[in-house]
Formats: sequence, structure tokens, C-alpha cells
Amino acid sequence: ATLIRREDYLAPAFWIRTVDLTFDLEPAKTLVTSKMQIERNSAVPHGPLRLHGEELNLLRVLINGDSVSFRQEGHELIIEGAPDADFTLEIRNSCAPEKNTSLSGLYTSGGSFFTQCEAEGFRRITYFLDRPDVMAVYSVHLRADKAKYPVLLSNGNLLEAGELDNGRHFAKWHDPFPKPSYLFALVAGDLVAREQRIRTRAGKDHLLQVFVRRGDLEKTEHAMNSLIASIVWDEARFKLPLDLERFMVVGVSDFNMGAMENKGLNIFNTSALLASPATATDADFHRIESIVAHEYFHNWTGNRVTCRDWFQLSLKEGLTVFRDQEFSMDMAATPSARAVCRIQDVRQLRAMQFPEDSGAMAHPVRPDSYVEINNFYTATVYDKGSEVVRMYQTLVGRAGFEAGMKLYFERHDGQAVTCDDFAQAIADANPGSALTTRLDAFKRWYSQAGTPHLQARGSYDAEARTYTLTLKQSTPATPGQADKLPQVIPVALGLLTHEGQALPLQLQGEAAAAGTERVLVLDQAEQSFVFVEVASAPVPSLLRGFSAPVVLDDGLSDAELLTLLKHDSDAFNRWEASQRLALNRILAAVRSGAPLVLDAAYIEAMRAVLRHAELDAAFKELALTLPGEAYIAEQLDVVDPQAIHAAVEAARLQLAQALATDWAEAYEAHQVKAGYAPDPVQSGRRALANLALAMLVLNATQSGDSVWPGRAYQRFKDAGNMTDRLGALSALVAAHAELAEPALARFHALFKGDELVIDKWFALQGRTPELDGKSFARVKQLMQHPDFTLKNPNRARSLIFSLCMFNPAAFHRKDAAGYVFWAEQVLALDAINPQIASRLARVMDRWTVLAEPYRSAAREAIARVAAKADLSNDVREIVERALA
Ligand code: B3K
Ligand code: ZN
Repeated sequence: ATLIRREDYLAPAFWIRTVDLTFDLEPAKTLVTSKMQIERNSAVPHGPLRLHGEELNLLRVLINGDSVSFRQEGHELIIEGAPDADFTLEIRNSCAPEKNTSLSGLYTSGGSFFTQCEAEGFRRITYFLDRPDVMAVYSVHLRADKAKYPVLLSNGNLLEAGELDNGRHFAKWHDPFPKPSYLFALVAGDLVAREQRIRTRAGKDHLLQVFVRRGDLEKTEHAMNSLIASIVWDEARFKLPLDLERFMVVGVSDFNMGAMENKGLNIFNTSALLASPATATDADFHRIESIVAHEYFHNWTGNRVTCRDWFQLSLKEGLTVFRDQEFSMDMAATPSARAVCRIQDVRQLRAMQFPEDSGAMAHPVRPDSYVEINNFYTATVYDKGSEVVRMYQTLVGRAGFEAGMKLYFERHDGQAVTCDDFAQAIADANPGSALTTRLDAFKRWYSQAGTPHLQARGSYDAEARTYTLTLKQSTPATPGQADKLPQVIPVALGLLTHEGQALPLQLQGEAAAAGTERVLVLDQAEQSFVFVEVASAPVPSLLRGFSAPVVLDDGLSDAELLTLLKHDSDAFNRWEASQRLALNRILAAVRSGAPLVLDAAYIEAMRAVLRHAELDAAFKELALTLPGEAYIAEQLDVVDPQAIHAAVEAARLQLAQALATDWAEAYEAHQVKAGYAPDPVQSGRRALANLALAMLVLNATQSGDSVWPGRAYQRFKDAGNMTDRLGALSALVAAHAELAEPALARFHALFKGDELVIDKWFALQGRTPELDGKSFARVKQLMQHPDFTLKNPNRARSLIFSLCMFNPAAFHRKDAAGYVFWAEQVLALDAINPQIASRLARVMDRWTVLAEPYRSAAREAIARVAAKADLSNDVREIVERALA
């Protein structure tokens, strides 16, 4: 395994301008013929032609129609005698799709053919310069048995289709846009399509198609609507139109991630595509909308302008996540629903990216090196990358950001570029802006790993009527990066009186106040800002809307947090106050080792939120949900997962008991009477009702009362949609109620054969809060269930990842059995699918902060995995970094 470094980038020695691919598709052995028009890149030193190829059977190599000598070294095919003048290279090889369990390259799933080429899967189909800066025009000729594979798809436009001998048929596709090989796709199978013709604002007609297995068609309406909404939004917000006559989306059950943005032929995990009210939850509907949008938005940010090399991955991923987050907020429409989107995104960032940034795999948004690029499709590249893009927008304003995007496409359409090119375009479109004057310092967001810590302290001078806010920043050391420089941190803020009134904000030296909210830009290690004409000692509301991905220490007292919870005009900070109040109490209990006892002030504040006349249900649900255990762990230098879990469970139970009457009222008051729609209002009501029900069942189970468990069971049976059904079921399961068992059995019987719903059934059990080791034992038992298989990534994730990633108290056991299980599963998965195995391996990223006996046992388990001789590069990179 070699370490690939960003600083070693060299342009390719050859360009491939066009490629004609012919596929004779057979599951056991598919024949591939590739004819490429190649020219030397005169800008780099003369050298041999080196093509990538993995797991291929090479049959012949011709240059300009003549055989040529070549050699194979590792995963390279090397041709020394490539001509200087432009030439044609013809390669013929075979591959074995049905043996391809890694789901990278060409593989079969449910009897159909699919491809996944990003990042380096194309080299598992044929020999190629498989790197994103080599962009070619593709023509694809597919041949296959007509009865088994009636649908034959590839990128671009269908030129011709027809019959062949022996029951076979063919289709010829042409994609007019030059593209890197990672965007190539083909699909062949027995699929059906939902179709819709649309005319866009620009007056162009397009055909939209969503292909799925027969029987799944009625579950594609939401995806189609999401696609149309995405097309409309991108045209309106960024003036980016759909550039293809035909846009296809295909669902597949075996898939390594959510979806893939292949040009004109997006391929989706069915879990990110199919939804009906009876089988999908509100959260599923929301996730589908955002993933459909994400892949569609890649058509410009990723496909029309792509990455020069894989170190620039965040150029397309961070930007496209930002775009899909903005889209979701715009779809949410009301200010409160927008805030709910933002809160959910930040919660995700803190649960996944913050731990990554403080663990063994910490890396900058633009990494400096990698062994296996698939290991770097991370929360840092995606979600922190999106926050970096959001900060550009905060610094140059919305109009300025749109102008920057326009310039980016004017300069770079059709090119493979770098994050520097993006930064330069946004800066150049906004001369004199807070970004442009600090561009070099701002770009540290791309090069420095670790989450910056921001400390804020204010002091009020009553006589001078001034308020001085002092901001200090520091970024902790991360592996390979000991010293950090100050970053550019936009701090959106407001000041409130203790009664909750917003104060006008006038900085010293300014003639007048500039509203009640503004953005301060911190670009030094320490800076003070003096506000004048401040009538009374204020409560600062800092980092509004989470204006930068940092850890904020504002030193606010409980009383000040309560003021923000009650009065802050910024919904994000209002929610944040609720979380901080809970966090303070949980951390105090964990640190002291004393049992957690919630105080009246906190309970009354939560009661006030729950009973509030104006707050939306969705917001209440978020404010009343306790911080996640992973986020709590982030605040501690030494992590005892059992102590954290015990404190959270105690807090939950006390909230359930103390607010029992209020929960019951909230439950009744938030029933949805109208027909099902996954909109923000309905889903907010369902979310709060489900939280209330979980609290009521928990309280009842503890006190031995059977009324609420009985009602939950009834609701589970009668529910008209999956959100309510699963809500009731998980209330029973999480409380370890007696009725959980019959409910689980009934759920399985009801949805037998519906693989996405059975995934939920496994996941729910994998995530059941631990009680006396029962949850762990159940997962081990479910590994033997006839429906369980390691080969399907969704199924493996639903059970194993649920336990190891999302159920800390069941996983981190004093007897180390959780870690032994983890090691076994990493090794078993690695033999099938290295990408999935490596993702599971990452569960141990933060083993060094674990308390004993967990720490030593974790180390031992990681070492056991590392000792295996024939590990994939994927897993080896993760475990070696963990042990470094
Ligand atoms: N670009 C793909 C991710 C590919 C992952 C390869 N290991 C999906 C997305 O981000 O839209
Ligand atoms: Zn993406």
C-alpha cells in the first residue's frame, strides 16, 4: 500500500479524448472492448503510457490496429512504445460481475447489472487513465439477453436500439459532455420506469425517468417530485439549468452508500429512493428529497466542473452538500422550519464530524495524503466542507456568493479544478469583501484539521455604557499537525437585555447602530470588540445559526441560558440553550460520579418549552431531545460510555416522570388528523407526539403501569403510516416494555419480504438502549436470523453498525465482548466488501480517550484486526492510523 500525497500531483502523460465502449453482458464473464483516441500531453516529460486496471482479464491490446508490446505491473498496464502522434488504442478484456462483492466497478444485484465507478471503480471494468482530470467523450454499446435484461442504460442520449440474434438485443448511448471515468455508468436489467416530461423556465423539454424493480413503481412518486423540485430550485437560485434531454435515476438494493451522480444516470441505493407512507418515515422522505437534490446538483458542481485530483474532493462534495442543505431550507419555507433544518444539520455535524476531527482519522477538508481514497469520503470532506462554503456566503453575502458561483462557472465550465480555483472565483467576484481581504487566512479551513475552539467573554461598563467582547481562538493539535494558525471565524451575534429585548449594535467608531444582529470576523488568536451605547448589561447570543464550525465556550450562566431559551430571536441559539442546559447537568453528573438529579429550574424550563403556545412542534421535539451520547463524549477528556449512558438515561427518566401530565397533553394535542403528507408541519407534530409517547411508555414501564404501553401497542397496530407505527414500536422497545416482543414479531410478519422495512426492524433492535446486556445478546442472536446477511450493505449496516456506531452502552462492555464482535465483523466484511468493512473499522477512531478497562480492550481488538496479513488497503489504513 502506498501513501499518495497531494504535493506529488502531476498532470497525466496522456489525454484520452474519446472512448467507445462495447459490452457483451454476462454475469459470469462480461466482455469489454474499449477504443480510445489518445494524445500525448506535451506539457509533461515524455514517458510510457500507464493505464490502471484491477481484477481484469486482459485479452488484447492494439495501437492503431496493430499489436504492441506491453507489460503488467501490479495494477498497471504499461506500454512503452506509445507513439508521439495521436493514436487509437484498442483494448479487450473481461471481468466477472457476479463475483464482484465489493460493489465497486461492474456488479450484479438482484439479477441486474449496475456500476459504481467513484472513486476508482472504472479500472475494475477496463484499463484506463482512471483519474478525474482525464475527461473523455463516451459512446457506449450494450449487448445482452433481451428477456433477462430488457432495459439497457448508459450516460447521455440513446442513439439506437434493436434486436440481435439468439434472443439478444442492443442499445447505443452517447454522452456529449466530456467526463472523468468516475462518472461513467451502465445499468442492464428487468426494470420499469416512472416517467415525467417537463418544460423548464428556459423553455427546454426534458424526459425524467426513475427506474426500479417491478412492484416498486408506486414508491417512486416522492423521488420524482423531489427531482422536479431540485431542477426548479437550481434554475431559480443559481441559474443552473438541466443540460440533458434525458435525466435518469435508477434504484439498486446493493449499494455502498446513498447514491451516485453519474452524468445523466444517477444510481441510488433503494433506501435513498423508495418511499410510501406505509413503509417510509418522515425522516426517510426528508432524506430522499435531500439525496435526490444532492445528486442532481452534482450535475453542475462535480460534473460540469469536476475535481483535478481526489484531494480536491470537497470542491464538489462540500459545495454540493451546502447546496442540498440550502435547498432543503428553501423547501421548508417557514423561518421556523428552516431553523429545524439547520439544527438537524448541525446536530449531524457534531455527532459525526466533531468526533472525526478529534480522533485518529482527523484530516483537513483538503487532505494531504491518503492510502485509499474511499476512506476520505468523510464527514469532514462533506459536512465540514459544507460549513466552509456556508462561511463564504456569510462573508460575502448571498448576492455576493451567487456572483462568485457565476464567475466560477464562467471560468471553469468543462474543467477539472482545485479548491483554490473555487476560493479565487468567490473572492474575485467580491473585491474588498471580508473574504477577499483575508483569503489566504480563510483558506486555512482547507489545510488545518481539528475543530477550532472559540472562547468568548464579555464585560459591561455601566458608566461608559460599553460592552467589550473578547474572542479567543485555538485549534487543538491533530495527528501530523502540531501547530495551528488562527482561522477566519465569522461570528454572527446579537445582544439581549436580561429581559430578552434585542439591543442595537453599534461598534466603537461607528456613527450609528447597524441593526440588532451582525457578523464579527475574528481572524486573530485574540480580538476585542467594543459595543457602545449599550443600555444595560447584555446577554450575548453568539455564533447565531452556527455561523462557523467551532466549539464555543461563551461562559454563560444557567440564568443567561434560560434568557436565551425564552427570548432569543435566533431559533438555532434558542435550541442551543436547551442543549447546553441539559449538557451542563449531564456532564456534572458524569464528572462527579454522583447520580444525576434534575433541578426544578431545568424541569420548569422544559415544561415551558413543551407547553409553549407559539413554538412549533418540530422545534419543541428538538429542544426536548437530550444531547446525543457521542456529542457528550466529545466534551470529555476521558470517556466512560457507561457513565454517559447512565446519566442520559437518568435525565430521560426524570423528564418523563416530572412532565408526565404535559407529555400526555402534548401527545393528544399533536395527533395529525389530515391525510398523510411528509411536510414540516405534519412531521413536526408526529415527531413530538412520538417523543411524548416514548416518554409516557418509559415512565409507565418504570412504575409498572400498563396503560400507556397498551395504548402504544394499539397505536402500533392501527397506525396509518410508518412514522407513527415505528414511533410506537420504538417507544415499546426502548422502554423494554413487555409488549415490545409481540410488537416486534408482528412488525416482522407484517413486512416480511419488504427489505427496506426489515432493515428498520433490525436497526431498531441494534439500537435498543442497553439493559443488563440484553441488547447486545439480541444483536448476536439476530446475526443468525434467516433474513440477515453480511453481503447486503444496508442489512449489515442495519444491525452491526447500529450496535457498534449508535449504541455505545451496548457496545462498550466491561467484558470486551463488543470489541471482539467488532473485530470479527470487520474481518468478515473485509473479505466481502472492503469499503463497508473500513467504515465499520472507524468505530474505534477515538479509542485512546476511553476510560479503562475499555481503552486496553479496544487496543487489543484493533491490534487483532491489524495482525491479519491480507487486509484490504481500506481497513489497513484505518487500523494503522488508529494504532499510530
Ligand atoms: N459522489 C458519491 C460518493 C462516492 C463514494 C465513493 N466511495 C455520492 C455523493 O456524494 O453524491
Ligand atoms: Zn456528493
